[in-house]
Amino acid sequence: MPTSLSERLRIGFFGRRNAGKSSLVNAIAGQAVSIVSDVPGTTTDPVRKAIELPDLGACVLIDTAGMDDAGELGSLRAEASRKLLAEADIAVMVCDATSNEYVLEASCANALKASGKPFLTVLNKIDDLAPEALSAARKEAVKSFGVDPVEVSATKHLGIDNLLKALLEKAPQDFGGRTILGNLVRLGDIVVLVMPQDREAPKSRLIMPQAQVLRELLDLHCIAVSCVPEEFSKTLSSLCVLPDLVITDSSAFKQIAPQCPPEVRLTSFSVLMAAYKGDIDYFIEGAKAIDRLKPGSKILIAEACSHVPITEDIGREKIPEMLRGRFGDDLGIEIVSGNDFPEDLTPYSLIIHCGACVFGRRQMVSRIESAKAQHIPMTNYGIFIAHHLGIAFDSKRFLMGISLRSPLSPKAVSTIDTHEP
Ligand SMILES: Nc1nc2c(ncn2[C@@H]2O[C@H](COP(=O)(O)OP(=O)(O)OP(=O)(O)O)[C@@H](O)[C@H]2O)c(=O)[nH]1
Ligand code: SF4
Ligand SMILES: [Mg+2]
Repeated sequence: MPTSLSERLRIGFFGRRNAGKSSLVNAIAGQAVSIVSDVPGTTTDPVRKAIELPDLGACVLIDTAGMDDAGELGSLRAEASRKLLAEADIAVMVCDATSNEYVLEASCANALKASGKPFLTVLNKIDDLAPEALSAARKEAVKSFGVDPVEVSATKHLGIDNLLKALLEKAPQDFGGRTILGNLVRLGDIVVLVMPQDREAPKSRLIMPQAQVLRELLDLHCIAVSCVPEEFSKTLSSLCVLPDLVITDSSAFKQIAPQCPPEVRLTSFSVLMAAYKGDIDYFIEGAKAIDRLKPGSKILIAEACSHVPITEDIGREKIPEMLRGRFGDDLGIEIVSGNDFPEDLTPYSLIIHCGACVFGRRQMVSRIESAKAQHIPMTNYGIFIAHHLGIAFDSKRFLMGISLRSPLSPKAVSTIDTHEP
């Protein structure tokens, strides 16, 4: 199974127009991913290329439009590039060594430093400079960024190996080490997966969190039994022992919870995603803000992907219905999708986010950090639904995350050690 885009290390290339961002992406990828030309503003929309890099493994290279683009459209493109900084796990600031002036790049690097995001500065086009000019450019870069830049020539393929090494050093240590199930299951457990195949389910395939959970269970030699909610009771009675865990789609919580034997642990795919991609404690806390909503409160519902809305869509129909059912029609509900996440969150009393299966963890975390910085409660679909239905978060039956799992026996821990997050 190829690594999904959301599980790859995202490396973003940022800088001014004509700095050589696209040339550098092409040089690293060893193929023509992006169009290159000497016309400033050649790249207008972000270009993403999934690729395997030596030692770094599965990555996505993200080429962006120049951050100095001007005019009505240009400034929108520059703004879009700035927003992409949140998506990147590592930001590469590409500077044109021949320009010898890095004010814009340095202000961006300072913002990255402040946010704690790993970044690198690269001096490109070194082939175009005489040794003295290169030395002056290097000095200016060190003065502007406070760190040594990586020197490269994208067109002559100089310094690319050094750049790859520098990227490896910047890659977050725990990247790729997290699993969705964490220590919720142990080798050989029996796990029932409840997956409604209603109109929301994509035709002929499972949604990403379901496929990923299934894959993790198989890797752990677990017995994974799947059913639709209507067959849950029959599935349980067909097993000769109780399952160790039940994972349901959040939309079926109401139906599954009463049928689940008290000694069987129950959780949902969204809850697992909240622990895997988000901040489960903040989300559980955020869900409590539902009880403080009043007529007139503004709520932001955010979906990470843009899909065509369908009848009974959870984010566009079911959740707004639940909210209006409780607080009336005066609630201001705003729905955004894809990269459209407002910078100013202060008008909202609550943010309800989807499971963000298409996002990398870093991108979701940056949204949560933004909400936290503005003191706005945030939760996700699954935790919202559980709270709305009055499901106790701290009950053992509704494990709201890895931290609530009783510790594994030392034997089991040693067998699945490499699998721990
Ligand atoms: N001499 C030299 N020229 C380079 C190098 N890298 C890029 N260029 C040239 O610089 C120009 C701009 O390169 P691009 O890769 O399109 O630059 P960009 O940053 O993607 O530009 P926009 O898409 O307009 O933002 C092209 O003419 C490239 O051939 C380099 O290492 N050395
Ligand atoms: S990104 Fe969000 S809305 Fe889209 S499929 Fe994943 S969880 Fe659902
Ligand atoms: Mg370009």
